[in-house]
Amino acid sequence: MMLPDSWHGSWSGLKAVVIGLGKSGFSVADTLVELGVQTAVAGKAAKPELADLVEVIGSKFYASESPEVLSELGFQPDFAVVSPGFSPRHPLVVELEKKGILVIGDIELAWRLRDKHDVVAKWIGVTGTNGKTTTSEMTTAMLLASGKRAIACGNIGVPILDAIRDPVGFDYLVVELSSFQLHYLGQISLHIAAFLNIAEDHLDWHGDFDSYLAAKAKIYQNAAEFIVFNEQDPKTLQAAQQAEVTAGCRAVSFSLGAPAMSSVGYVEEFLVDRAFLSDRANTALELSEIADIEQISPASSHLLANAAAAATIARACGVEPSFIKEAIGSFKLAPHRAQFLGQLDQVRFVNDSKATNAHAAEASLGASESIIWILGGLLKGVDPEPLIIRHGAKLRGVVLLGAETELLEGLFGSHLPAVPVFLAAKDDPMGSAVRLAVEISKPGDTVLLAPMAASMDQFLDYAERGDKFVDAVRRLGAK
Ligand code: UMA
Repeated sequence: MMLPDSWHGSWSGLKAVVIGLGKSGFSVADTLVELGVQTAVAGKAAKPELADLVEVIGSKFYASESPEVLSELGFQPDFAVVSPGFSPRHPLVVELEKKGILVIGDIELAWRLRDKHDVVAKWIGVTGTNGKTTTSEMTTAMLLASGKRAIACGNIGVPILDAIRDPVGFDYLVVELSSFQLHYLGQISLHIAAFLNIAEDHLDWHGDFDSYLAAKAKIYQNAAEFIVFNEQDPKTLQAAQQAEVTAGCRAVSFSLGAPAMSSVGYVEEFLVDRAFLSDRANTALELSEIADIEQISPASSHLLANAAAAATIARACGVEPSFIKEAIGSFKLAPHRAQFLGQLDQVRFVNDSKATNAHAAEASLGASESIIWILGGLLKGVDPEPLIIRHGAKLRGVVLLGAETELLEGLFGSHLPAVPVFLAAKDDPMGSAVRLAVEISKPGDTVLLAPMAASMDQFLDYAERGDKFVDAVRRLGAK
């Protein structure tokens, strides 16, 4: 089965099944129906309003993720578009493969449909275990400041097909790519591909670390103009060295230290470019000051790396330094990322609900001294032990949330027997966690929500988890 490679191709008459009815599944079904493809959607019971909407647009929803659902559709699909949450080992995905049905993801579908408008947007892909969203948003801000039409989309929460179907279109799509989306990537050729960093995450979905790394490294495959790697993360360099890119594609990097040639990094208090100027052997171009980055949030190494990565991508797109400085100067972090909420009786409160893995939690643990740590949820097969050992000395107390508290309780009990450990109540996890944390807090402490885990066992997503933390802290009167 060969799918058309254009929005204007012969889609009509094809038949498809969309697997999963969440954000991406709905945008896929909506697009396929618009193209004249006979479309059915299958997956775990979805939000009722989405299930209704699917019927309204002329598709049909089957509330089942069992392989048998394929025989209920009333037609044999030519291809399937799988939502990123479905692991390749999910029985329904395995059944599709067994039946020889072509399986793609929404990113490949969007790539095939990229020419809807006369001006075809250039695609910038951004991946990494952490910092993808901040880097994608900063890159987009820099492009917008320079007058380009740009949108951040993909894993960031705006399905890529919504960006493709924008009535006017864009010069650049800044596509945040998760390892799930990269697994189902297919043959696409990004204009610029950036791989920011890698640490253990999503091992339950991928099976093991090597498969997770292999999925991430796919971002460089067939890259057309630039691949961007991280000087401080040898795995991103290795992936760049092994990548099969298009002839003429250039490798550039970003760094927390003084940049080598072909790199963007920091010299004294400046962010500087030694990659995109003619006399790069002898000079460097000032892009911004660390002070500009510090106004975003107390500058952690993660934030400095994200700013350097975004600036590298923007320079690769030809953005002038003044626009990079302007975009950094007015940049605001999205909520739930090391967000300082205020103080009460000299106890600080920090919401880092977005820390859904150990690598992310490490940054906010590293930024405080005396911590009451609220953590727990779905650990995704990742071992939390090293982080607990590394930061044990600064912990004054621990409150555990979520599904895997037994494992965490055991680890704290054996490594840090002197640190008090409490369990949040099941019926009001965040309210009770904050109350418990405040009860044991002393002046100078930081109550830190950095769960090191995904949220879906007790909350809709990390944003709802963070909002509940913010509400509980505000109710206490912290300012
Ligand atoms: N479903 C099943 N069985 C499964 C898995 C999912 O039936 O085994 C159902 C779900 O119940 C849901 C539907 O399938 O009804 C789709 O779920 P999904 O998990 O694929 O999520 P979407 O709503 O389509 O959102 C996805 C991304 N989610 C995931 O990859 C888990 C969103 O990233 C992304 O913003 C959106 O597509 C648009 O591209 C979120 C995320 O958590 C932010 N990403 C992970 C992360 O960043 O760590 C990877």
